[in-house]
Amino acid sequence: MEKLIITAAISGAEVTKEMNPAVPYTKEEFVREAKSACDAGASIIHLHVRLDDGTPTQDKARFKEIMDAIYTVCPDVIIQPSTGGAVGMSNDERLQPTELNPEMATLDCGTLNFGGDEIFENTENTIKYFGQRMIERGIKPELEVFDKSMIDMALRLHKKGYIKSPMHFDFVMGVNGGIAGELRDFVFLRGSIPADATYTVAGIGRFEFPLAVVAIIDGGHVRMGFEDNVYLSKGVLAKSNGELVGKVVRLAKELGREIATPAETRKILGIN
Ligand code: KMH
Ligand code: ZN
Repeated sequence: MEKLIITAAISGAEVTKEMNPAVPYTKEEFVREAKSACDAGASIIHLHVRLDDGTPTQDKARFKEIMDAIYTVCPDVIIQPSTGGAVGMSNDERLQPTELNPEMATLDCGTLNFGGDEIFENTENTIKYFGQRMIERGIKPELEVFDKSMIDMALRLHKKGYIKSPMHFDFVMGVNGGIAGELRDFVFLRGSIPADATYTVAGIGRFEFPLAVVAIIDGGHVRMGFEDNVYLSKGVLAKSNGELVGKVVRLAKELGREIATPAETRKILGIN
């Protein structure tokens, strides 16, 4: 079986220090959290950035500042900026980090309710626009799918030339408005992607570790981190993203799966 790629989603746009004091806002805090995740075994950092007061931003200069700082402590890591940003941001605002030509970036494949009155909007034309941008700049998209219909959209846009093969999916499961995170939901998504595709699974909240185990056994990959879950176990806050990654590494070792380095991750995903 291929080695396990662990992505650390260290910050997100919605999670706050009120939920876990270790959520990073400042550059120094981003460096601390990224280093803890890399040291524990993460080969990809999925990155949203914040202003020092915690406000989410897609500002290109802020991304550059924080990415450069992360590379000083994790020189080989793959940084995967978010192009989802935060609910309500415009398309061009969200696309700013692609101007830095990162190796990867997320590409969200549909619109969904995002709790309360929030709607995370990704129309078909938005997805085409983002897909085209990533092809032009040689950026490997991580296709974020929050429901089965988003896989179907990705496959349609692949046929039309907006997304290249081999596709790499991220099953984000358990968002309030998206697919739940039960085993039957995973089996449905897993069975809906092409044979040459790879996937990672991001279980939200209590779904994080059970779905990680399923992906480890199945030969998939795992996303972990404060964006998705702030608890190490029921009622116990994680002290760092590294603690969450460390738990996945232990589970993988118990189940006989080795962990991919950043170089091995590039090979598995076809990034060069
Ligand atoms: N913050 C969410 C609205 C992504 O990173 O591409 C969107 C999100 C997806 O987190
Ligand atoms: Zn994200």
